[in-house]
Amino acid sequence: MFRFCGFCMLLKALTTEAATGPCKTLILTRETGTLAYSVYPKNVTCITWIITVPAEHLVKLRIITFFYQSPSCKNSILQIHDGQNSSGDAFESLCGLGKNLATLFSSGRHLWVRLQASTNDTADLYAVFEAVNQSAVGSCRGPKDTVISLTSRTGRFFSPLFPNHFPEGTKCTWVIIAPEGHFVKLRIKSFSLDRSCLYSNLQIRDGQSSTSDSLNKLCGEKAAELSVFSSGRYLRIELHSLRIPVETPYYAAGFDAVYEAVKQLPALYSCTARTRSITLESQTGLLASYNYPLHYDDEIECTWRFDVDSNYKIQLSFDVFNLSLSPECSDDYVQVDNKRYCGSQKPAPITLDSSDMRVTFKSSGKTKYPGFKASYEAKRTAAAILTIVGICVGAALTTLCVVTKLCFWCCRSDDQAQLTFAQVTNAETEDTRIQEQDSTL
Ligand SMILES: *[C@@H]1O[C@H](CO)[C@@H](O)[C@H](O)[C@H]1NC(C)=O
Ligand SMILES: *[C@@H]1O[C@H](CO)[C@@H](O)[C@H](O)[C@H]1NC(C)=O
Ligand SMILES: *[C@@H]1O[C@H](CO)[C@@H](O)[C@H](O)[C@H]1NC(C)=O
Ligand SMILES: *[C@@H]1O[C@H](CO)[C@@H](O)[C@H](O)[C@H]1NC(C)=O
Ligand SMILES: CC(=O)N[C@H]1CO[C@H](CO)[C@@H](O)[C@@H]1O
Repeated sequence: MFRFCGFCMLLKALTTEAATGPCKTLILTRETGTLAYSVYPKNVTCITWIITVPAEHLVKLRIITFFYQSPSCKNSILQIHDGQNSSGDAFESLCGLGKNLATLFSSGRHLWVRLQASTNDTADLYAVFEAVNQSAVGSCRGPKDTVISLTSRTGRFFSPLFPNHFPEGTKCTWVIIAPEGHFVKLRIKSFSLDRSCLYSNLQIRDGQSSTSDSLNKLCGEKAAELSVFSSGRYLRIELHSLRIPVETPYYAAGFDAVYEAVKQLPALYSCTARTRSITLESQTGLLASYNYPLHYDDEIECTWRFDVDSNYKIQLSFDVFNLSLSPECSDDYVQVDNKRYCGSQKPAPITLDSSDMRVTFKSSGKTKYPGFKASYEAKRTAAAILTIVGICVGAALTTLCVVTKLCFWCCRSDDQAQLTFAQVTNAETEDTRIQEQDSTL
């Protein structure tokens, strides 16, 4: 099919070198170039390219066409190694149709490519390479699915070429390792994979192995995902993407993330990415800003609602309060009863009516501050207390009446009992007398 198309004829015209030796080697030291080659039956069938790009750059190789006509891939193959010779790590070998579209990055300045075909087979290759700044590619490069360990206390990682399209088929794993006794805090600042969720996703695991618990599996296009914490020293992030047929390409800007090792995890009573809308049901308790006692940083809104009876008021007092200060508290604020609080001045205790039992915390994502911690207590309102007093008084009176009645009844019963006893006693006495009389007779 490919063999006879016009494009292939063009490629053949473009073919730069015909291998004539056992394996011809071409050294390429340009910043961009083409690897084009056609092998006909019985032509000499091996060529090697060694690409070297300037310092601090990597080789980006894009294989546009690779066609190889053979029922098996036994003898003919496109081999790509990460380095100046075949002892560098190997990329997946390409063979046959269907795998003919791929982009890959070397991990260093060199890439070694060899096309080999057995004498009776036909092969076509058309590929382009360019030098790319290694800091634009990031850590996800080299032979596929390598595990990248990140051990510094803070850092950044991203999909290759972010925010430009990363190559379909990119697979990378990052394992963040925090120092002993620390936890990993991950913030995904930007996230956009293929819209359909069919071809790519980002898996976040609470541990270092591929079987550690999944914390999240992100796909599609989203606004930035908020902070994620490991429960131990390790956090594993896996980028999966499929190399798909050329008819259905997808565009994916990828993701950009930062991480840091933290000494503690957010307190249970703080607002977190997973708990942004909190209902407080107990009579007393605590509430705190995003990820407290860690400093808040993301753009987020947290709300607390007090689910208590309308007979209660909420007394809210701030134990810690330090937010950024902005005009009219437009950046970061705590809102209670339609009033905004910000800055580092601790607000006086606030009493909330049942009609507006809601506290909001909002951060703009522009600043990093400690936030707030507050305690609350649900107290009965005066009206509720009066009602209760009324009920108590009522209850007390009722009890009194019941007690009085019971006593009265008890006393009466005692009188009757005595009477009966007296009657019985008298009767017995009379009988006895009669008997006595009989016996005397
Ligand atoms: C292959 O290249 C590496 C450097 O990338 C070099 O150290 C090694 O000696 C080379 N091996 C051969 C067989 O040339
Ligand atoms: C190439 O084809 C010829 C004739 O069909 C056959 O004799 C020969 O063994 C083949 N060579 C290889 C390497 O398959
Ligand atoms: C690579 O990119 C970084 C960041 O954009 C820049 O600071 C650096 O100068 C670039 N390096 C080269 C060699 O162009
Ligand atoms: C509030 O937090 C900021 C940022 O961490 C800090 O610089 C400042 O000293 C704190 N202010 C008070 C009053 O604690
Ligand atoms: C590039 C090259 O030399 N190709 C030759 C391969 O062999 C056929 C005949 O078998 C020639 O026609 C090609 O020119």
